Amino acid sequence: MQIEKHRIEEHNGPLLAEHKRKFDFVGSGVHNVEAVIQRLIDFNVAIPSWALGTGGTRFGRFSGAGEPGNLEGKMEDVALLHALNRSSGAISLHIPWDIPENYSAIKTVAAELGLRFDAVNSNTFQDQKGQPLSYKFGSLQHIDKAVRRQAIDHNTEVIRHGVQLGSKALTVWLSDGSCFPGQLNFRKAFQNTLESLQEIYSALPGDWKVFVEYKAYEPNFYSMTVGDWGQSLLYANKLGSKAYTLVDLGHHLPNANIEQIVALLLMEGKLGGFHFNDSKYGDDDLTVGSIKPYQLFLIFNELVEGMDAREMDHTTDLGWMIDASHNVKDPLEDLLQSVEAIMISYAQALLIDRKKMNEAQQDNDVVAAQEILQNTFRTDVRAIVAEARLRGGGAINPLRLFREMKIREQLIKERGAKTVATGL
Ligand code: PSV
Ligand code: MN
Repeated sequence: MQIEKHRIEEHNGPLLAEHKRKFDFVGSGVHNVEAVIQRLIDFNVAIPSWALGTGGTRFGRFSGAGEPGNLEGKMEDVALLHALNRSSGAISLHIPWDIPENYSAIKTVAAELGLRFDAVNSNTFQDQKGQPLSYKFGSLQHIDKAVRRQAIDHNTEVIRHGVQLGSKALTVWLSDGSCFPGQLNFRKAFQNTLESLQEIYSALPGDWKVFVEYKAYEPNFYSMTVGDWGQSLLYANKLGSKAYTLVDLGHHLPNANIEQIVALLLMEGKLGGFHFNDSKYGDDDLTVGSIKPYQLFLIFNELVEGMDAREMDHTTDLGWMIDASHNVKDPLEDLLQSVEAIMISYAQALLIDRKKMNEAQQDNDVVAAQEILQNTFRTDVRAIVAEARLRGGGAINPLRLFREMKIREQLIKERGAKTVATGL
């Protein structure tokens, strides 16, 4: 299904007066409000193809109804989000969960829906049906060259799929590591992984990037071969200028200072991409901003400050993606909430008075610095985000319109109650 323009206008009409009142109030206090709005209009976050179905845990999965049963359906879902919020105009594919069968047909669908293909993701953390060699003891790190070869070949195949679709980056997340002390020779595992990544790197087209995603633990619980940003940065530096670190918010040990990691990676020119989600304990993959919204804001503060220091383009120089999945909400409603949380934090970070912040830091005025951050964080910018959405042709309240239109009910009618989306 697609959302017609008039449905959005009908939704916006009755909400306009109240929206305008709120926007005028908050907008009047922001000296650069027009510039902020333009940045918000330009900003887009890619939706992962694996987040459109209900997620599961190793204990079970409770499929929702009306899930997209194929790639076209997933793209249709992303287009629904984009029609509502105008900030979700890209999809990130996981191979082999979503192998396009017919490139030109898929590209036509994408063009009709106004979507582009973001980074493609390889998968050597699961064994696929009919796969000759197992990844039980790792993939790019494996002691057996033949397993490493199979994993390298998979990654180069993923690049080929991405090239056909117009993607410009490969994200490599490895579950490689060990579960018990003594299982691995850390140095050999690192070197094998590096050599494998070097081969993959050499297959990248000239205008591509590779993102090396790190994760502290799970599914390996003693060591991960790309376990933290230091290790990821080592690989990225050794690989070359097309290799970058990817930060997934859920992949740190508890209480890690992610905003500081982001600042330093940006300083080194080695931050490539982001996977947004939120967590209370580990890689919980919860809705962005649902647990630690202040941390999200502090991260965006560093992102904006760091990107501006390097004169980077906020919209294109980093890969912005959501990576969330859970058991209990409608995935589309959840993604609307996640994108909204991202836009709010980004908008707030754009409001920070950099000159005053710099002065406070230079004067060691700790209180003033905290006041600047917290006053901004406590500014309700939702009307500014809604104004950007409105000007971009989206809904003032996307979630409300999703429910008013009974979109899930319509999808169930179209797709049935029993479809299951590929993914974890
Ligand atoms: C691993 O936990 C991860 O964050 C990687 O990005 C994978 O591609 C994705 O989740 C799979 O769900
Ligand atoms: Mn991730």
